[in-house]
Amino acid sequence: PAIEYELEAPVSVEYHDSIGSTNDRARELAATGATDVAVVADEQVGGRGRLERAWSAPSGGVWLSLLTRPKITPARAPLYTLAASVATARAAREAGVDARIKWPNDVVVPVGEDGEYRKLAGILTEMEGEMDRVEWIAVGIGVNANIDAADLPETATTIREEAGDVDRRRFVQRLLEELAEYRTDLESVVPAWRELALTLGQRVRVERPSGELVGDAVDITDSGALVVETADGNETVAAGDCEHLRP
Ligand code: BTX
Repeated sequence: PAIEYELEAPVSVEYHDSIGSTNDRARELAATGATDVAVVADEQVGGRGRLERAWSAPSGGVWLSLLTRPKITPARAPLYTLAASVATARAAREAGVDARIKWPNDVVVPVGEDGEYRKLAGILTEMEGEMDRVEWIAVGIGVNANIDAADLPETATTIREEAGDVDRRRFVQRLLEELAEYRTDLESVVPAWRELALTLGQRVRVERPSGELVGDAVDITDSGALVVETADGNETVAAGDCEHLRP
């Protein structure tokens, strides 16, 4: 294989040189009753983003999905997306990248002072369950690691571009260890997230199915929703309702 994932992880690791989508594989594993598995691939040929958008995932990236069965209600599931973005941003910062978090699911590198950024990583959290109970959750993390930015959409950047190549094995190990820590104290991710947030303090335009919202992003709630201060008062936006967030 292109990279060996024989690592000391808190979960078992299934490695693929090439796969459609690690999130699809995690779903398959979920259907067999599996849990605590990380699916990792060198390349994805059918990578998915949110809302049926495509995600480019050529060889050299960190394409990972973590399947777990936490004892939480679906309302708290978005905290897993925040946890994944905090873990990813911290790992990227340790690699020398000025990584920040754009709510709800992107790790970005700011360009200039006016809120512009390039996307370094994206998170796609999927789950199944009932009203009061999550059955399983698959946290998909896609990091543009050892890739030329020219091989990705124009709005993307990569760790190679920002700081030079990383040891992907160690990067994944780092991600899995930090995610395991949040499992025992999921809420502790909220203050960690605030520290790395690019979005807070910005004037934003949020596109939702129910219409557009313009205001100042002032905080996130205990369940990871964005609080936007508008002329008519504060409104909260759940991650699932956000189609686009622009500075
Ligand atoms: P998103 O819907 O927020 O972002 C998708 C958009 O980002 C695309 O429409 C495109 O404009 C842009 N884009 C596509 N590929 C890249 C890239 N490599 N870098 C930067 N920008 C890009 C974000 O969705 C969530 C992505 C999760 C990806 C992981 S990889 C492991 C797991 N498996 C899988 O299929 N998806 C997740």
